[in-house]
Amino acid sequence: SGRFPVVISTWPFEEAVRAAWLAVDGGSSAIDAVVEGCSACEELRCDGTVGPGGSPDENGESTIDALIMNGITMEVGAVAAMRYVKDGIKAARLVMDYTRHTLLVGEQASAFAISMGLPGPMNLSSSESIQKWTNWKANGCQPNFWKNVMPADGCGPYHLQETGNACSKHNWIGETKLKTSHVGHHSHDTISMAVIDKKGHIAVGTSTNGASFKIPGRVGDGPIAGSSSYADDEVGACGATGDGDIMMRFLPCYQVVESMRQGMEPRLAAKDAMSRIARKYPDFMGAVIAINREGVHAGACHGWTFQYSVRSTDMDDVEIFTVVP
Ligand code: SD4
Repeated sequence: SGRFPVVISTWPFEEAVRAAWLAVDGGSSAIDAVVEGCSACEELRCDGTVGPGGSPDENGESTIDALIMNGITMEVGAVAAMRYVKDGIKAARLVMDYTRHTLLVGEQASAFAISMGLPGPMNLSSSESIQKWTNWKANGCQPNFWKNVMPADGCGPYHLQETGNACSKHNWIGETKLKTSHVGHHSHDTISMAVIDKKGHIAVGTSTNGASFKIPGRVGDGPIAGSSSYADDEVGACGATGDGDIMMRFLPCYQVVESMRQGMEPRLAAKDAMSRIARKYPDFMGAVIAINREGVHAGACHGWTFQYSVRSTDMDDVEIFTVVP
């Protein structure tokens, strides 16, 4: 194909892609379109895992990780573990546009966002997130993110245990078990979106509630440049979703963009980034989308079937692409 403008997003988040398309097709910059698209997902609470009221942590609280990156200047703005403010991508953009920083975290990220005019403080819980958390408690807090540690009686407090003790058969949660259970294929968790605008400029963004039942304070790949997303006008862009605790150890989106810079096709670059992780973590679940500056796109995944959404000038509406491992 090789045309722009074009919008590409993880998962079948059609409404988000339509919102970004409407903006970029109307002449907006790639950055503005990414904000439109990711904000739409946050407002719709895509899959109950983006925006307010998704993926509760161990305390039942929802927090937000988000990032935006400008492929012209390589500027990045991001917020991590942001509380009480629902507008993740807008907060990330405020960091990028109005500060010399890249990443703000926790309550200070919320305070910054509110001081810059975003609504808050507000409770980010929803009836769904409360229900999800209640069910998890009732299920002995399974699955969870502890390893070599076991809860005293089903749910926390968690105590350090010597590994290999007799109780490990019952309650002990090893990493392997966790990996297959915490990001179920039913929940899509994260929007990562790339846009190429009419001038050929590229931007990316990511927004997520992170991982359900995470240990409070956990930050995933979402706000990490090169992990959840990456863009460079000279090359193209990448967006990721999946088990961020594993993926952020590899910076898969940086790898995808750098591979394309060396001349690799988007499809091969995406596959290569997945297999790099899979060599060390054969059970991880994750996916990336890759797009080069000509608008040629591809997806690759590991551990689950993945879908991504595209809208370009040669389409009448958003199209969904399915990728198998
Ligand atoms: C995270 N990458 O915080 C996110 C979650 C996700 O599909 O994308 N799940 O780990």
